[in-house]
Parts: sequence; C-alpha cells; structure tokens
Amino acid sequence: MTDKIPVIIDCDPGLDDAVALLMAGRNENIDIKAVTVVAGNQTLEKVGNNALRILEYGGIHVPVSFGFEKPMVRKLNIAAEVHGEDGLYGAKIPKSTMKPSDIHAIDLMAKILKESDRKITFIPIGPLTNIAMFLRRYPELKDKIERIVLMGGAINGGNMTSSAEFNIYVDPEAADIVFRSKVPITMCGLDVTHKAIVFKEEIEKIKSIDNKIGKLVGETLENLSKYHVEDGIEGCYLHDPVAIACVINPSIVKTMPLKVDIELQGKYTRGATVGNFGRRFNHNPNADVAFDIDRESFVQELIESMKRYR
Ligand SMILES: [Ca+2]
Repeated sequence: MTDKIPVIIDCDPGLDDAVALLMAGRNENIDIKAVTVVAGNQTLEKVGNNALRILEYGGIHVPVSFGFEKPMVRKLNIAAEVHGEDGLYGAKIPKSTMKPSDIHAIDLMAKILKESDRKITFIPIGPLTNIAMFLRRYPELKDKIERIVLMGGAINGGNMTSSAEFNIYVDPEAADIVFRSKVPITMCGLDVTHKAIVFKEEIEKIKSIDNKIGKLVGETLENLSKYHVEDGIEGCYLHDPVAIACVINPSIVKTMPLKVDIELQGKYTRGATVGNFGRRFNHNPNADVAFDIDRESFVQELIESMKRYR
C-alpha cells in the first residue's frame, strides 16, 4: 500500500478524461487521493457531474471537489464539438448519488498535502486554472508536490489553433504560472499524444471485455474516433490517458528537458508552448517534454486497466 504513488487528478471530463480516470481507478501503482474538477471541455457543473458519474460507475471511491468555473483572465472556451453538450457524448451512465466535497478544490489539495507524509504527484488533464490558483494561494506547499505530470501543450502544432493545444489555450495565464513555478513538470502534449493512437481493432478488443467498463470505454473511444475521421486515422488519439500512463510507468514515454515558455500575447499563437531548443536558448529547462511513446505497451496497459473491473 505504502509504495503506491499518491496522486491528485485534476480533470474536466471530457471523453478522454473519463478513460483516464478509469485507467487510474484500479491501478495498483497509484493511490488516488482526490479527483478535482475544472471548467474546460464543458462547464464546471457538467464536468463535475461527469466526474461523479464516472467514478461511481467504476466503483472508484475517492473525494471529489469542484474548482474554478472559469479561467484566471479569459472567457471560458468549451469543446462541445468533441465531447458533446453533456461533455460525455451522451454516454449512458446513470446519475451519481455521490456528493462533491464541500470544500473548494484548491483547499482540498492543500488539506491532502498538509496531511501527507509523502509528496503528492499532481496529474492535471484539463486547463491549469486550479493548479495555478493553488500555487498562488498556498505557495508554502509547493515543495510537497512531487511532480506535475500534465496533459497539455504542443511543441509542434496545435489542436485548438495551428499553434496551441486546447488545455493551454483555454487558460494560458494559468499555464504560465505553472511552468514558471519551478515544480518539476512532465509535459505530455500533442507531440506525444498524437502518437498514442488506439486503432479500430483495439477498440473492438476493449469493447469485448466482459464487464460494463470495457463496454463504456470501447464506446467512448468509438465516439472519439468519429471526431478523428478527418485526421485520417481509423481509431482515435488518446490525450489524457497518456499522463496517467506516464505516472504508472514513466518508461513508457521518451522525454527531453526543455525550457518551455507560454505565449500569452500572440495574435495567432496565443497559448502556444514554446520550446527553446539549442544551446543558446535552452537554459534552465523547466519541463521534461514527452515526444515519443511505446504505443503498443500503452494500449496494452489500457486494455489491462479495463479488465480489472468486475
Ligand atoms: Ca481533459
């Protein structure tokens, strides 16, 4: 029990968030201390409700707390075109009877860190608003964060604009605070998640797992695949689960230390994560940026994760 890695997952479910939570839920290497939610793929109310539904459906009993309902400075941008009006593309998951914690996400984070003998790993897989506000509010607890393993950013390309990835685009000011925080960061951005493809026949395999979670995750991946048809792949990219996989098994990704700056003002490049390559620019790297993944091991881990449910 004690050698499990204690984590807090900060999310905005979201289809791939749902898969990430379920991938983490039964894993023997990690101990989920809390799930916190932040506005992103959908409004805070919807993503919070989705987190509760997914966790209850999976029988994952952990504290859930709601965080911020909008980015630090900008208006909220949601992604209904990918995740649907409810944020889960109409997934047939019953309403939850679980209640969220009555304290705010960043206060729950603080409580957990204060009470823990061990450092906690943060896994943010939505916009970084909660994490940045936590760092602002509780700077004295920064040293109790083991590492921030995040899904976000892209050194090359984007999915919200041609240069920005969604999570960073939504709240670039928050990302800027996190990347300047000096907390160790592993960045799983599009550079690696666009290599984390689950192909159609693998989705079929997940769907045929003999439990309700395999079926749900298989259908979720099929729904995500519809969005990726125009990317020319038969299957889907899986973004958020890469951050989970990276904590479960760090050797699954290949990273490079880079100084990453967040573009806050660009007319065309707002929210870009600028990687400073080269001897002249790459001073004091602030993130280990993932560029490659052992795709087959990743998919295998995903399949095994879903088989652990009954
Ligand atoms: Ca997400």
